[in-house]
Amino acid sequence: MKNLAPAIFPPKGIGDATPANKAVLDWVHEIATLTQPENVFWCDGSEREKDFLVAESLKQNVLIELNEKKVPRSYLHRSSPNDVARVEQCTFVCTTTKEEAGPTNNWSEPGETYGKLRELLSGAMRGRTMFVIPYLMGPADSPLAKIGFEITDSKYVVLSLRIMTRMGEIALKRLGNDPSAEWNRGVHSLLDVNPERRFICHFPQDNTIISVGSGYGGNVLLSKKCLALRIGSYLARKQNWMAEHMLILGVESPEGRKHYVAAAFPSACGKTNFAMLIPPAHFQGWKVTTVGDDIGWMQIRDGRLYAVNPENGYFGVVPGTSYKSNPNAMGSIAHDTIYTNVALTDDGDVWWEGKDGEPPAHAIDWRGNEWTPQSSEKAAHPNSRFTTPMRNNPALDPDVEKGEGVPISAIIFGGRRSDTVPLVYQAFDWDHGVYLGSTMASETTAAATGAVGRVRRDPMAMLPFCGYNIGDYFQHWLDIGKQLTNPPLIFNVNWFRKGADGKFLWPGFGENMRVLKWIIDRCEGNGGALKSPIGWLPSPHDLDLAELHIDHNAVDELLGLDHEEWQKEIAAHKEFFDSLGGVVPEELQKQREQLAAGFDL
Ligand code: OXD
Ligand code: MN
Repeated sequence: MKNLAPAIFPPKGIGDATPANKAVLDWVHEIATLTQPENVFWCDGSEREKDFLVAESLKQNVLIELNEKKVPRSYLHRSSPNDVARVEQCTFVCTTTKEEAGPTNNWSEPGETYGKLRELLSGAMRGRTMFVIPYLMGPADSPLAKIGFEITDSKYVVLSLRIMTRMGEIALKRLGNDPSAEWNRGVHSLLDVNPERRFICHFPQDNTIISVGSGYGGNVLLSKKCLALRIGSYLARKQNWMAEHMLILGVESPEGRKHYVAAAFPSACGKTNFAMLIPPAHFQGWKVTTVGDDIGWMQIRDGRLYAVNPENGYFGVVPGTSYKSNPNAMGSIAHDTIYTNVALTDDGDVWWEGKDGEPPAHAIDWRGNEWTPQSSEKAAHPNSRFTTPMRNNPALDPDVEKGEGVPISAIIFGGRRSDTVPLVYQAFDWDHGVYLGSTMASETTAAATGAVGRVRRDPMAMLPFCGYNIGDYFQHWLDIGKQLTNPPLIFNVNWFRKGADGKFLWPGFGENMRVLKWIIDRCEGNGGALKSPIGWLPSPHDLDLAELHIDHNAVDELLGLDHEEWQKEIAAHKEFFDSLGGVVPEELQKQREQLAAGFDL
């Protein structure tokens, strides 16, 4: 095999974190033989390595340096305009049988798929460097932590993964020299970034991911959606834990009582904003801290659920982020950040729609074209992103590295719904909560290619991320509930309900603290609520709305149930369950019947 030892590149001393484990070396050898790279670069995650890769990326225009005074140590990356979001239609779960992948995943036969991918990867890294990245997901001493290796031919991936994961020595230490140790094999090649040759394939039974033809984070940072969620959910079911598309936050009262809450919202529905919420002035003394903004891994301990954030950084949506909407995110991305597909101002700063202040008089847009406020095109792509270390977050929770995780008092589901769904309500019990999660829906966003604004069912916000049969996933939730003596209470929220004038009824952002406070009150056995057919609903006086300028009618509308809308909603639940072709557990069908009976259906 050619050049397995680093040759001219990288310089001596960089990238020497090779593992002792022969299984890993054999696999790297196999992929290098197939892809024929110019060099093999073992990444160690060091500062020196970062400086070297940044310098190379600047030379090759993979990164553009930003103004050091405005955004220190930060860079802009422009992706190919055909490659700006996750591609669900090109994402496959390659279980042995189609049934195991279930009705919500694209399935493709593993043998055939490996064959097709081998062909695409054959010689794919000729003239390129092949990077081998050892990384760890989860705190170093967590029983839930997982080891991954990603092979890639993209420096942008290496630099981004260095932010998003714990990279290098830490993973090798955890791996040790046991040939049967569990670790994930990830292979990524840009190929020619051609949508026709773009496939993101998961082989859960082999703990393997192969992604080709894309450079977009959600498709190529294999630690994230691919390992932490798709493969993660498959392993979680097998190993009796949970891998969920959830933020995790801590909320502490002025008296020092602290709760942790996990919340599943679909992509680009405000998870990062909620995880970094700053309470309004009226809630003086209350503090919200972030454990994670996108993914939660949960295990059972002493009859409760404990959650860790497997990630080490945030890959968040940029447009709309401002000091008004999310000051902690602005603080996080003020330095040491990689921006993707935002606009570049004439003074080397970044700009996007929704940033504080006036738009610049002139900029270069995300495609690299001249832009002025008169341009018909957006300056930043609607799914432009920041990649930033979680340590930049001024509101980072002190227990973020705790291996056992943080105890979860409440789980919140929520989608983007203009109508029907009230601001907040509470499930009657765990099983009913699972029903709320399994039937949740949201208007689609720019985080995935395809139509935006279409209501689609997105159970537990996991529709694009559940790595096995969704019916078994629902059953797994029900089974976990049976093992909990102190289960989290389950809630549903909707920040996005609109009035007849088409405007949002609820101010959202920091004001969501008012809803969070009611949720915490409920967890502590306080907080009033009325029993309704859909769950426990607060009445307007149960929510602390002091010092909030909101119309009484708007509050009534936000908390109201429209009989006709709910009749349609329940019909849509049935249609969704029916579309899954008989995989939905009996318990959830019963829940639906009970709900329908509450509306005389
Ligand atoms: C994400 C997504 O990037 O959900 O987190 O698409
Ligand atoms: Mn996400």
